[in-house]
Amino acid sequence: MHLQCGIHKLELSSANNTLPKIMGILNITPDSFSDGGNYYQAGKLSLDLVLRRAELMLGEGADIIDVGGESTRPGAASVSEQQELDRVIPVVEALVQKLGALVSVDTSTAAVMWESARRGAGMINDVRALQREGALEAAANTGLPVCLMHMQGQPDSMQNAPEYMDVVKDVCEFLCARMMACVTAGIPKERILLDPGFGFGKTLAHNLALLARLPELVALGQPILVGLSRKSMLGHMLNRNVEDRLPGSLVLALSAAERGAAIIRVHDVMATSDALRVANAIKNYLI
Ligand code: 8Y4
Repeated sequence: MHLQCGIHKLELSSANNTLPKIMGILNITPDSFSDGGNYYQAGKLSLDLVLRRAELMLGEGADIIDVGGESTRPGAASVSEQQELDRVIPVVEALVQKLGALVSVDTSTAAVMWESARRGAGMINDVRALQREGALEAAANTGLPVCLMHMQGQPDSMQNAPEYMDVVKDVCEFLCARMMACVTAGIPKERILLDPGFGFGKTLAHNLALLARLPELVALGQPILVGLSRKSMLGHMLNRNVEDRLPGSLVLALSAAERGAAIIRVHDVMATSDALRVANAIKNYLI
């Protein structure tokens, strides 16, 4: 199975033999502390620093660079549409023009989707699954693949006692409903990826259930994207600070890959790429 991402063609692991693709995280919010860099100098976003980080990740094996200008961390400052545009668009343009990168834009804002696509972005990654005003229509008009992610509640309150009947079933039902909304809006299934949204309105037990039972999401028939890197589920399991979660993150990435994830969103590209390649060598030995 392949995804047409603007000018880039992304070959995804279907009947196996191909490695999951790696999406490298490029968080360009000023309050970012956890993705290997803060790209601000004297309060201004430095395109040079951003490009250097993206180039490093591409050299380490990233297939996609995920650019985000809005923080979903509880308590994070909200950004206006104009702020988000000012932050994200120059970065998308630079990554496309200077590095020829396949850029995914982490946004829920219709105008950011549209302007990013105009500048050559290849994918839309929306943690709100195109539920904001105008987002479905904007995403449809770009012609780009979209990743629909599940979140229970809103970023500010989502971790206050999240509840489900059956978390895996509930997440599957939500994602199916959003997929149907997309199809109705003119986004064909061939352009849709699904993501259970690890950490977004979920307890540790919910996150573990979603990972252990990832094959149930894979069975929906769409490529599955997962973001597990350095997340608080590791803090809960290991009692480690965010900078000490790489070993745990690698096990989560590998586990998701074994269960059929097609794209893995990570901070640590080289380490994840090595882990996936070693696992793949073992898997292919017996075939
Ligand atoms: C340390 C570093 C601890 C980062 C937590 C975090 C996902 C996503 C995010 C995801 C998709 C994050 C934008 C949260 N997570 N997009 N975005 N899937 N598709 N937290 O899981 O990385 S931001």
